[in-house]
Amino acid sequence: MPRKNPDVEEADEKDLEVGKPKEWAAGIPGVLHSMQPAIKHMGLGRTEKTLLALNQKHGFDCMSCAWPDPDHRKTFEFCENGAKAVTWEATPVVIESDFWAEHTVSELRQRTEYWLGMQGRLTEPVYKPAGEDRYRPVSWDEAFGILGRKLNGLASPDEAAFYTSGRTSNEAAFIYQLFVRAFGTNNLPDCSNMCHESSGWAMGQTIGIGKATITYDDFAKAQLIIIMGQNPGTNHPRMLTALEEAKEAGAEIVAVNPLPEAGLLRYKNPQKVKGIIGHGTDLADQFLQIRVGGDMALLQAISKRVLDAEAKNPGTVLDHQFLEEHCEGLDDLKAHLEGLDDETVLAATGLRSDEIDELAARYLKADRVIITWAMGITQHKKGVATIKEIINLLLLRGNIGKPGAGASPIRGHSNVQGDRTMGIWEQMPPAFLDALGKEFSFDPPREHGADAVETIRRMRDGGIKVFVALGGNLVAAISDTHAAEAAMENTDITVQISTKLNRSHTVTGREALILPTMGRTEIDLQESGPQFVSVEDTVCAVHPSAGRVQPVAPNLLSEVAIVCRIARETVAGKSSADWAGFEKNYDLIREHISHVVAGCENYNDKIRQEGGFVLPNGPRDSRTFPTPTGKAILTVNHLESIERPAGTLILQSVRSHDQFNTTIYGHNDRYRGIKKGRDVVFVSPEDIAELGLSDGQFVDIHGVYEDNVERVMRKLRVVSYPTASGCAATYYPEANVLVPLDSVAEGSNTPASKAVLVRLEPTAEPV
Ligand SMILES: Nc1nc2c(c(=O)[nH]1)N[C@H]1C(S)=C(S)[C@@H](COP(=O)(O)OP(=O)(O)OC[C@H]3O[C@@H](n4cnc5c(=O)[nH]c(N)nc54)[C@H](O)[C@@H]3O)O[C@H]1N2
Ligand SMILES: Nc1nc2c(c(=O)[nH]1)N[C@H]1C(S)=C(S)[C@@H](COP(=O)(O)OP(=O)(O)OC[C@H]3O[C@@H](n4cnc5c(=O)[nH]c(N)nc54)[C@H](O)[C@@H]3O)O[C@H]1N2
Ligand SMILES: [Mo]
Repeated sequence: MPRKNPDVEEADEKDLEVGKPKEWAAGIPGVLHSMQPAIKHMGLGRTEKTLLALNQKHGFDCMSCAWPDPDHRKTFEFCENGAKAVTWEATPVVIESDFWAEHTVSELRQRTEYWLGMQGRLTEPVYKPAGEDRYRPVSWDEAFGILGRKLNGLASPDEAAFYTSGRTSNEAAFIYQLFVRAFGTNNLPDCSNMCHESSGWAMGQTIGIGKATITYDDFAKAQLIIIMGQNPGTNHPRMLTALEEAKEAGAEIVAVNPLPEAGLLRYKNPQKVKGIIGHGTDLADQFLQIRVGGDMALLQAISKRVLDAEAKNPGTVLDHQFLEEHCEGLDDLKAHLEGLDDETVLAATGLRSDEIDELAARYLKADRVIITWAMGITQHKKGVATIKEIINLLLLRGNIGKPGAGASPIRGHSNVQGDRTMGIWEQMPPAFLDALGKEFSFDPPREHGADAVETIRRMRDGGIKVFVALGGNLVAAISDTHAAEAAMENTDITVQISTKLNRSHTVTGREALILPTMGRTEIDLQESGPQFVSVEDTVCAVHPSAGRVQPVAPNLLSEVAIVCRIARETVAGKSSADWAGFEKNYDLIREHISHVVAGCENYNDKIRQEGGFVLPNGPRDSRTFPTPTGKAILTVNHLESIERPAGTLILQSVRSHDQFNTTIYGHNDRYRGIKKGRDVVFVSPEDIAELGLSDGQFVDIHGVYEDNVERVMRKLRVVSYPTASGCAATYYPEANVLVPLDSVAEGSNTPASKAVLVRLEPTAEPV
């Protein structure tokens, strides 16, 4: 039975405890931690139904990350953080009607993300009229009527933007982008703009496809796996099992990170005896504690060593046949890297020459190399160029398109990759738009739309007046919190399609709507019977996902139903789409996906095959590179490192072990030794001494900028931590107040939230 708001215990930062960071991840504590909250919140029945169905062949896809499911699934194919994500969604705690009368919007705005999320599931549409400070329950018809009138009243379709967060299913994503394009705009910003956009951009330009060139099985075949700018122990915990298997099959593992993250160093597999009582598996053979933003220099240095080795022993080091047949740009790259000087590399990376030599030697020794990466690489000014250097290094020795080798961006949101495949992008290529237009008898707009950063700019400047979000929490997730808030408030209406309350419901346009939706754990019953949806993981495997528990409230609509009903209010007759039919039977949507999306032919059949299917991928399958010349391109990238004036640090923002993006599950960061609070800044002991600070003291973090705008985080506790010197770390999303909107990765426009130049100023303890 649904229950009402539990008492939510807010953290009192005075209680914050700092312990020793852990050197290993998971093990028995991981399992215990994963079960406790679930049983407490959902009771045994709902816990069993949800957790046992997680990532099983006939269950639902875990929404905690985009890590693939191995073929040999175990009964418990989930991790501690997956269990938290499921519990958070499947909780029977709900927000009841009187909540909206009890709380003004301004009051809710003062609440923490933690408190907001803990209020329980949203169960009915609510509307905030202009000039009022409260939401009030409305019927679904009223809600769609309000939004329909706003959209229909715009002078141009480009005055609206339609955001997507990466949990949305392929079916919902496909009809959402169809609706948006039938409405007449390509303003389809998404969370990927803030995430792996740099990967898509760099890989698209070099190998012709912005997706991983490996399958799950390649990990166990690799001889060397380099993990850059990624914290799998917290963010992709099931990846540790793949790494353990690779290790047992003889692979070497190298971690490149400013922080010695627990999961990179050692793994205690909770599903194995030695993981439970023993020491576990040592994962990283080498840990390069790189300076924030130093990866581009490191990669160039390794490639240079590879080319030097070839010069010493011509014909023996490079994969000449591959380079000649499939690549271009080698001579330019050679000429460029000749000019690379060691001093620049050592200053940028903070590493010793012998450490770089050691990694180069490992790379040269291995015939099959995988490089994986995540936000520590993409969210930098030079993110795109750095990923192009990853591709350079891999191409030199033919490490793309053969077993056990490849480039592997590890995606974050569970279906962020699928959403892109389905057309959620402000700049889908003409071939896709042609197919879409032909299938639905309309002419899709061709001009590129606004991405996430550009949407904030245009809302701020008054060009975008209606903001609709299919999931997510853009105001908290995007950079420059104050600018983002001002942008949202400058719109006519903000509309959030959500499962739970978050910051974006409290920073609104003049009017606002919240449309509650079902989650992935829930049974989606429509006129033709229970529906399933489909998702794509980080290695291009597509499979079905079907909810197992009753929806938490009878009035909830699925995302598909909500999109169909908005479309019926606004674009009925503008295309041949059968909006009423889509909602009744998702097979009809999949039938259209078959005709429009390359690689998805016979979608309804393929998705019903045991385990789903894998999308085609030229570079991976046949060393076919869909670039303009048909060749993979080695690129020349001008090296630029982050200059750090004396007295400043380079600050990066990370996820704690108790959060999913802007959703805060709790206040502990177990592996980093932090308990009962989040207001900390991790600084190395050398920097603490050099800056005249002390461990445990309170500081304000000031961004150092040329634009003279004051951007400050107040009252954080300094935690002495083994991070690379000259660098600091604090938590996302709080750190977004420090990141200027225009501070983005060149090319991809991804906020450069992993490198902010800051000063720490001593301040009094919080009272
Ligand atoms: N439990 C849980 N799972 C999640 C998420 C979550 O919030 N919680 N989020 C999901 C999403 S959307 C995403 S995108 C992924 C994110 O997964 P990650 O990218 O692992 O997430 P972050 O916490 O941002 O970690 C960034 C890592 O990069 C390192 N780093 C920072 N700067 C640099 C640098 O300049 N160079 C190098 N080499 N390393 C650097 C940091 O120390 C940190 O280890 O996780 C997904 N999975
Ligand atoms: N400083 C800094 N900023 C960052 C990052 C960083 O590392 N540092 N990381 C960036 C990254 S990688 C990402 S992906 C973005 C994340 O940006 P978003 O994807 O916008 O944010 P989330 O926190 O994942 O969104 C959570 C909300 O989604 C809603 N939700 C959850 N499940 C569902 C569902 O099934 N359906 C619907 N409709 N809604 C649902 C809930 O209301 C929940 O509050 O943030 C980016 N911002
Ligand atoms: Mo992400």
